[in-house]
Amino acid sequence: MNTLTFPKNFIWGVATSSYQIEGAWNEDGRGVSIWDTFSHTPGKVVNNENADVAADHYHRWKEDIALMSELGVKAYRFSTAWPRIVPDGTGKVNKKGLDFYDRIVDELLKRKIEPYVCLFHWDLPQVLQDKGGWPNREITNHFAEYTRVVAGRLGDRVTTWFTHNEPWVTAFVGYFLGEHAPGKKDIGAAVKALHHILLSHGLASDVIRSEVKHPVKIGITLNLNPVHPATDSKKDREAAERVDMFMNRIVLDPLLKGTSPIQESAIAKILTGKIIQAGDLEKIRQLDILGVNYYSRAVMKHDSKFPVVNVAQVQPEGNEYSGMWEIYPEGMYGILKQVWSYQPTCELMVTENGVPVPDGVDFDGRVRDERRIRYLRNHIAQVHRAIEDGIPVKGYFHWSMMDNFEWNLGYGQRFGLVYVDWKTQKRIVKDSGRWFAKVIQANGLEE
Ligand code: GCO
Repeated sequence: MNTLTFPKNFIWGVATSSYQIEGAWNEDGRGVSIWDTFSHTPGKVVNNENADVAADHYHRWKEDIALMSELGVKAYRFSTAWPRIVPDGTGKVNKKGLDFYDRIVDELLKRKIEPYVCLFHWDLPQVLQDKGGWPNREITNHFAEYTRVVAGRLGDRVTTWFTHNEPWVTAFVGYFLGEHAPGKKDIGAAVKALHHILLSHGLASDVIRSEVKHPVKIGITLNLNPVHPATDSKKDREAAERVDMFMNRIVLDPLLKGTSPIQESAIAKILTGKIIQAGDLEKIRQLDILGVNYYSRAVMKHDSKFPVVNVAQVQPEGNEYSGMWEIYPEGMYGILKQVWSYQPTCELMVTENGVPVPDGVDFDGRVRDERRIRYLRNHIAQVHRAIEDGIPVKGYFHWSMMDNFEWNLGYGQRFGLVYVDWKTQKRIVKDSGRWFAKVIQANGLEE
């Protein structure tokens, strides 16, 4: 057996997001989010499920933090719900909403779990979407205003901040593919949304530094996928390069190089006109931490059936698959290496990694999720491989702490280290949770 030991002070964490676990969608002054509107619209979410109750974390937060403590988790990445704190997106602040996150931060610190606060994980106030949403540049100022409210209340105790979760998904799945809220299908709007989300990251970073007197680390988390050509043909290699630009470089270049493929692409220019204004790219390019959310790779081929982009995704034979994608542990090393090729000066962390498998409770009340343990072992080993190669990854956050609402796929895709019985809200620590606790305790694993 090969023992993989991680660097001293390596951060082992878990991640969740407000809309996916909290519930209490219309309680204590919370405003309507675009995900409430979307999930209440028939046909948008599998089985027309919604997160009105979800994992009822809004009422069970203390029990859930106790479970994190039981697993020995060192850090907890969670998101604050903009509509719970500023119900109309701008203007009046809802004190009860802020109080909720205040209690969470205090409980985490009491249990020596470091709070990693993510300011935006897709639950945009509906009022702001009614004003155009992320394609409307004005929203960047509203995000800065919301950031000031949250940093003003939590900043004395929170030292690590993420401004956004997966800007690419917010923009392209929400405003182009239409599979996520607000369900729009407009490529020009999506490109504008992405640029404004990145710009709001820069504005929010300035606000946090002005509000918080002690040293802070500010970052952003990105969904990144290594893109591989289906064959070694020139056409497939070029197809993979186009997708890498559209999915990875479109966020990495602005944040790590201060340039943008949107500027280089004639198509984007036609679609969006002059969305990048003087000073925008300088404002965007500020990062203390880059959070990598890795799940799987993308295998692409040239396919003229799809006009303009001329690409199609291929699902290769031979590897294990999960409920949503191919299981490809080597891609964890590959994407960390790709990010490192930018020679970033910021810290790197894996801020999401996990697998949706259909867990069930056995007769003795246990959840024997061997597939998730295998996934965890193989992906954590690839993080170790990257560190051995000189890539200074500082932490690993598992997605997710508990089963939760998987967006337009509803509750059928279970990601948790902790099982949630949706009828009773009972929590059961899965075998993978116990396994992960041992990894944290040993600061490593037996490969
Ligand atoms: C994401 C989001 C999470 C998802 C998870 C599984 O990365 O898409 O951050 O909210 O639930 O990744 O898809």
